[in-house]
Amino acid sequence: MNTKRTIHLLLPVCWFGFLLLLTVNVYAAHRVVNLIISYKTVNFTGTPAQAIAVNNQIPAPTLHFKEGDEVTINVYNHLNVGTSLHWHGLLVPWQMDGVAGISQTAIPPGSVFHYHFKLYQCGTYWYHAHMSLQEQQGLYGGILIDPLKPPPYHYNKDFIVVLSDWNNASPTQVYANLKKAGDYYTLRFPLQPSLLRFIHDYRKAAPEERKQWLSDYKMMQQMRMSLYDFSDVAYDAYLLNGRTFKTPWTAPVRVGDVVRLRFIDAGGSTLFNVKIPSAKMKIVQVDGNNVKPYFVNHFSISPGETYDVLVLIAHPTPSIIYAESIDTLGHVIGVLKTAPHQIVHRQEIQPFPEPLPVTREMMENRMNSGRTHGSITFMEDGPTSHSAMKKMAHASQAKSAPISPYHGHHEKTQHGTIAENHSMPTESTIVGDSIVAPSALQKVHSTSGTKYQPLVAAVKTNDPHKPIKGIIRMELFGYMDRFIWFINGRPEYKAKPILLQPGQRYRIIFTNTSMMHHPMHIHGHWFILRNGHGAYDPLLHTIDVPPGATLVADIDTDASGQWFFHCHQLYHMVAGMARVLQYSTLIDLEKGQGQLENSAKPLPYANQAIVRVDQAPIHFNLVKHPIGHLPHFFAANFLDADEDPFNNSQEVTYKGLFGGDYNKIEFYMNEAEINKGMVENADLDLFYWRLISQFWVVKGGVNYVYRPARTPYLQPGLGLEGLMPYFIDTDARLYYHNGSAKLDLELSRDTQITHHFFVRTEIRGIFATKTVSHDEIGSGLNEFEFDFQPYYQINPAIAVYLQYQSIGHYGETQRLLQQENEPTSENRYSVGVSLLF
Ligand SMILES: [Cu+2]
Repeated sequence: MNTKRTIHLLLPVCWFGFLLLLTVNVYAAHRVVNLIISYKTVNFTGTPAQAIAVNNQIPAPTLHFKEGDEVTINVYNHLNVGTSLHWHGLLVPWQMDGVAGISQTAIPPGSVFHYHFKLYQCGTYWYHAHMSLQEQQGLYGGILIDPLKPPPYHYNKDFIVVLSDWNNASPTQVYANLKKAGDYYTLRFPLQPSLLRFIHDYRKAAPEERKQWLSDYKMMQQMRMSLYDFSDVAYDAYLLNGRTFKTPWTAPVRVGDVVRLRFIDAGGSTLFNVKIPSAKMKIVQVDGNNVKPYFVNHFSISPGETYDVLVLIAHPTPSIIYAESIDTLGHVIGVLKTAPHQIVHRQEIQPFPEPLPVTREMMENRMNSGRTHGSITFMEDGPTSHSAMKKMAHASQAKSAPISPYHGHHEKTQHGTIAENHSMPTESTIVGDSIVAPSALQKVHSTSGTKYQPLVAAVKTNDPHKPIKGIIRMELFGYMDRFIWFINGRPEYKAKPILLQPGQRYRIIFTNTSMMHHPMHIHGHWFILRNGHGAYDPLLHTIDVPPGATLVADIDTDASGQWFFHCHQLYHMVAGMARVLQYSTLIDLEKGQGQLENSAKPLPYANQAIVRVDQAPIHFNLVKHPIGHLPHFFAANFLDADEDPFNNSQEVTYKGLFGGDYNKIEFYMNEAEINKGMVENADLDLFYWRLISQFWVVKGGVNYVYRPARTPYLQPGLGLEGLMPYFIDTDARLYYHNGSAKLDLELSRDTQITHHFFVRTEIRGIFATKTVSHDEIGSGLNEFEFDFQPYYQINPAIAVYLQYQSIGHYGETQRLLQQENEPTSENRYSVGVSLLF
């Protein structure tokens, strides 16, 4: 690798005592850093919990280097599991990139790994674990690289501001909970899509806006989604430089200071809205690259991103940095104090205005991107696109302003007809990755309606006329209820690496058909975000693709090896929203062809370099089977148990699901009933369960009937379960025994009335083709049941309910029951508890 090259170069230099040695040394110091990764007990919430620290610090110590430095970072693993560290935003040799399973094997417990690379760039970056979900446990810190040339802006104080999020529960537990139910944590968010809240918003709204609210609510019901799905995880604390709002991070400043704040979002999945109410912020750098400075009152930062802002301290009062999670669940502050004992009036800070429903943001972005019915219409290159771009930039800036009128959504634009209905795809419109020839799509540069519209690079970043080798479409989507996240309809573990040729330019077109933001991060390369400034299009390592949006970014393949590419919402990443990018030269090596690459040099553009370095030995296992995150097995148990105190009867419903994302084993016992100590009704499905689409599952196997049959029996069963529009839960099962086919059909719907209070209504019918008296089955309609169940959801795992059931038996079954002197109808009142574990 290039150390050897440097040494070879330097040896003759030393012998002949050339001045060159001096010049090399001035620019290229060799820095050695030792980092020890170990467990640490923290207490951010009043409850102690285990975290992971570097040199006993959370955040990890800031690494301060200079552009051109050679860096050796010795990482000692004192954990009892493997680990690895990734240098987020740095262009390093691929085997130094620190992604376990792709660039290296995990550093075993008790072992050390020596990361070695040269810095061809400057600016604000950061580092974090890239092994399972360790980053979420505290393993992140800032990297600050001073430039060789002074920056084109002035400041006299400089602080890193690391924002992050924290849960006392381990991230693997959080992930397991999300796999039990995608909405596991939603109850903890202040914004709820409840009926009462809707009525409140509707009544409060102006007539024009009322239509919009109705349409939002209807869309939510039709599309089976939540109006306020901003975050998957409700956090216990938010941190700024490792401190909560109760004991905030502070820094000393003086009146007249110009302070540089380097914001890093190291959150596992939190997007923050940031403001400093006492000052305007001047954004000077984004993701390590200087931009044409612009002033903002607030900005939003997504996991993986960095924003550098300058703030003038104008008054001898504390300046509060306020960062709030976009779901409005919590916030954190930091304080710049002009005197040590200044009192901070945190409560005087106004929270950010409540966000609009995601459905609205999504539809607006969809309109802006010119997307219709899941297909894409692209703007033509030329003068019209610039005016369109401006219009869109304006629309995006106005997002926090009053809502655009509903009629606007039916307008025709130059991009074509806008969707007449508010439908979003319930399946991926693209299945499988492919690289297509640029041809017709070459003119596409339609990034619009994003927060990145004002970004213009401070210096030229690229030659916009470089031809495009191929277009990679990336549709971001997920099954939110099941917590599976995709690129192009497939989770990472079902996809092959995307093959790239060196020395080319590829265009990535992101479309986000999901309801959530996806900050997409590329390793080892820059995204050139195509936002209409050509040679001055900004360089980013992380691009937040908002719901409904289409974004276009180019990448120049100036590296070698293989690289991870993923959503920086960590739970989306582990759940599948990731890919591996592989260079064709690495595949050649694997086949025993070609030679190890060993060239590295800066490019004439700032912060860019060609780093084609393959270090021997290459672990060809990592090349054959590169994978960031393997699929896992999960368990979900749903148990309802109730008591009818008037009739001494108990009823139990249990469903257990065990397996991966698409294939599971299901145990299902529906409404087993004990009456005065006697089991009256009990049967159990043992089914193979197969997910076939976002909302639908087919299943089949055996059913064991214990009662009401006179002798227990086994029968084959088939089923279909899923969620229909308007949140109608559907479960249809077919059974066959003794010549009689039976259909058990259940439809139910839960309506959220207030934050914790819900109402379930349910109907169930059992039909048979033939009477089998031995099985207590009559031909025709056997049983019809209506349930009404108000319930109070205490937390994600526990609800308590009242239930009214009206059960009637009909036709042949009624006759059979009458013969046995059994009642043919029943009204049941019960109290019960629902558990999810
Ligand atoms: Cu994501």
